[in-house]
Amino acid sequence: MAEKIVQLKKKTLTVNGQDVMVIADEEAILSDVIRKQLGLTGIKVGCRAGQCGVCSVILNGKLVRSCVMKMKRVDNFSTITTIEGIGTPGHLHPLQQAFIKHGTVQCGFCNPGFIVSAKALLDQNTNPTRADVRKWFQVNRNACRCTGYKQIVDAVMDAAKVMRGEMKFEELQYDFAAEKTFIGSYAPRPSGEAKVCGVWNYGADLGLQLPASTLRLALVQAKVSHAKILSIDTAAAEKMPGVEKIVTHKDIKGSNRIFGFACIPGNTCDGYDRPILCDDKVFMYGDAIAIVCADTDEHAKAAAAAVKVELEELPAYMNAADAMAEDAIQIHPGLENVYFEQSTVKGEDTKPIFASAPVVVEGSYHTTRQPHLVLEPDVGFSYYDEEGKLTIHSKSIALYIHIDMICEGLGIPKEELRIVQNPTGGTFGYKISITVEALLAAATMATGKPCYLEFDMEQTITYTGKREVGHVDIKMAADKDGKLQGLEYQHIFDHGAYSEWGDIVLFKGNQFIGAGYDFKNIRGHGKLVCTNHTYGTAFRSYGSPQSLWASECLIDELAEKIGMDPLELRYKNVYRPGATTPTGQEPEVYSLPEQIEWLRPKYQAALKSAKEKSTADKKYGVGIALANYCCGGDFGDMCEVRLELAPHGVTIYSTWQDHGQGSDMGTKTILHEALKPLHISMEQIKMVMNDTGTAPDGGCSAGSRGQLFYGNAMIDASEKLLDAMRKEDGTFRTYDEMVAEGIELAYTGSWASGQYCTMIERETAQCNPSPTYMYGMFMSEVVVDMKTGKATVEKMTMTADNGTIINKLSVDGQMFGSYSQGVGFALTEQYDDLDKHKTLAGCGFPYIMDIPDEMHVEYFENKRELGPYGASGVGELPLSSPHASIANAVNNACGVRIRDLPLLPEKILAGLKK
Ligand code: MCN
Ligand code: FES
Ligand code: FES
Repeated sequence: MAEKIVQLKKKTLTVNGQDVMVIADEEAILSDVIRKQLGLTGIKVGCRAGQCGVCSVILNGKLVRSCVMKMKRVDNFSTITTIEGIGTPGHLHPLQQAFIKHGTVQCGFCNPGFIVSAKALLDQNTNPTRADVRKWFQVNRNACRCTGYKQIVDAVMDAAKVMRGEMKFEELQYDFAAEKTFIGSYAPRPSGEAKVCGVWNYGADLGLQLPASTLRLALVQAKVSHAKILSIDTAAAEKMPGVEKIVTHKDIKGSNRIFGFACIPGNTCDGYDRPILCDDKVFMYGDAIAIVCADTDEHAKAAAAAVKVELEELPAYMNAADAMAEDAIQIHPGLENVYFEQSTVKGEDTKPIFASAPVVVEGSYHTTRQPHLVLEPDVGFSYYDEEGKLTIHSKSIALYIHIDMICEGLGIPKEELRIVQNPTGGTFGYKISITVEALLAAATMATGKPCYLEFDMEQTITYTGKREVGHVDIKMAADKDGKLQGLEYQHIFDHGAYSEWGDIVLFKGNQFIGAGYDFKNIRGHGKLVCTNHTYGTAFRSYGSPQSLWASECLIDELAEKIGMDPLELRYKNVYRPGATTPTGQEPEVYSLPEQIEWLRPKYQAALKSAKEKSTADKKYGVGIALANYCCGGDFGDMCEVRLELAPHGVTIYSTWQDHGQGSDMGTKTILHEALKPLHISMEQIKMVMNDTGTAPDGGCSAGSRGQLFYGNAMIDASEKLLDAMRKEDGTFRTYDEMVAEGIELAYTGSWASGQYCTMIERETAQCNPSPTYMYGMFMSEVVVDMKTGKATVEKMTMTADNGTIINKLSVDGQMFGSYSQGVGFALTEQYDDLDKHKTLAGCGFPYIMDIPDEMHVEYFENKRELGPYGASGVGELPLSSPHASIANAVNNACGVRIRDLPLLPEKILAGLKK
């Protein structure tokens, strides 16, 4: 008999109404058995720790999180309902249809879990209140990072009505045939049905469908934050079962460096500071040192644990102050820890202004290293395609840029590299950076075989980039009536271990501190600092939440000092004709005054109500903040798409990468409008998305540029196609006529912003960096528990000018979802302590009860001259300053001003005691 035998247990389970035989290890996890053995990948796996609910199933009538349920707890003859048992494409359950209608479908990763959870609720209570629904999702830990939850509750309430016979199922359906134009409509996105049915396959689902020869990868990662590598010994690990190869830096053919885009003159880092696999040094916790390629995940992980790495630990500088200390050593030898500085010089010298100003206020404001907290762990795979091109599938939102970032390091020509974006469960910007791409490519180059790498939640949190810590010392001068006279600041951004996109974020400090107001005179200075903490990367509203945190809180402090209402102080000073941005650019529209005028009566009513409701135990408050962000890559940017006439209608080849924001709907809506003369329906527009093998370079899905750039490029392509199809009498050739006449069927459309932008002036930061902007106002209403110090947001009202709204459902989703990330940023989210902040809950993930159910956005659609049908962007405006409005509301409620995020109960309590 073998030394060690594997024991399995046979059971009969009723899965989605069918009796099936299941033979599994009693120690196996139910979610793995459902997904890997039964092949039902509708439910997803996120945290594997019972904290996100994406793996929810109904077991014997009870809702369970299947990632924490061992098979030994699943009895013989148990019944299991997964999302596949609730409804399938073409046969949707009212819950699924309602989820589509209400725009709960963004990245979709949480949708199956929520729908299963809601089904379990409605099975026991057909008439729940909104409060019941919220409580249910809270108790069952159903988490969503995209929507802000409100729409999910709307959907459950409607589905319940249908199930009670009070509403017709058809009322949940969208009548596409009834619409002449979809611009500004609530049409649901094309991926909705697949997402609510669990058949939208994300990276881990596709990973299960790859050929059996695919190697599974596991990383050897650093457990310290700063060290010299003395040796890497793979000898014993290489001999372990199933191991095909262990890849170290020695196997990398190229420079082994990721190019991190040094974009701005004056940056002393050339951008080549991040290794693909560590060679000489470890720069941050989690750094990849070696990749084990093996036949199974288990073998790969076991061998990874057996690789011996000898290190000499170095002092770890976990914040900017430590890295800037006089005796600090250079983290990247040859590069100063402060490697980029940028000043703003606008208008007159501010020294005499401050010396004589009637009112001066100042403060030091600090923001946290905000974690993105996506529910889909980072994942990808790689293989050689049929043309011999090295092909990488990942969550990339910058496909062509990623080729540029890794080809040299890997030692492969650009033309031989292809990147495809898998359906993606949210990125919120972190996927502008390289994560698994170069590791996968290195493994496939070393083995010649398909390779698959899936991070768990801890790796996703610790290995991927974060919003950089911002520290701003800021000063404002005003006259006694509140007219702003001058702005001064020093800002320091701790960009962590690697320089990737760092100079841009530092510049955002110069661009957005004080943005929205007519500051004619500014003197500011920023420093970008390398530390040993997790590297900084893009996070929705890149750079502006740190900047507006300082200026939007200080504006309130100024109002308090003058004894003026903070909304009125803003009204007096916001951009009007004649004003320019902090970088000296003329705003393209001046919509802030009208937004404040709309908000004023609501604000006054909210203040009155807060005063009336406040008691000794609970204090209510109202806070305002101005929101502002830009669209497009800085200083000029471009985009291309290809549009082809086809027998079915048209096919668009585009890299409008979808994080979950809805580029599919944006694409179809624009093309439907632009091709109106052809009378084609939405179904006749086919999309081939996010593959550098088929689509031209459209640029990244960051900087809220997608709608603007891809929209304009699609209009250009459509016009070219229409011109080619147009006959002399003004009618259009059919597809057959075009073929018969030998006329070109495919057209490249493009749009570039270079002519509307100017490059940054090195000494002053003056420039026109962006073609369009987005403007808004937040009003947050909070309650502070005076005994515990806990602040809760009860209501949010926002005004927003994003130009023409292309799809209201998508845009509402962007607003509510971003706001809820702002609530997290304000009150709970942290990533600092490497022991504590490793899980979703440990990082302060906001669940449904943390987010207000009452949220309203009022749109001011000032058409943008440069925008497609007048559209500007959306995605990032609503995360630029919600946290400041919440902090201002807390101050309004209880008189505690906190300048250091997050506003944890203990900080508020300490403030109250003072
Ligand atoms: N839109 C519209 N009308 C407009 C502008 C935009 O209907 N006037 C729609 C677009 O069709 C698109 C969405 O709003 O569906 C966002 O468009 P846009 O602001 O152009 O942004 P991008 O397409 O470039 O998307 C990126 C942006 C950024 S930078 C981050 S980060 C982000 C985001 O959008 N990450 C997201 N939204 C996200 N949403 C989800 N669910 N998940 C993420 O990771
Ligand atoms: Fe199961 Fe998160 S709760 S994957
Ligand atoms: Fe809920 Fe993305 S739609 S996590």
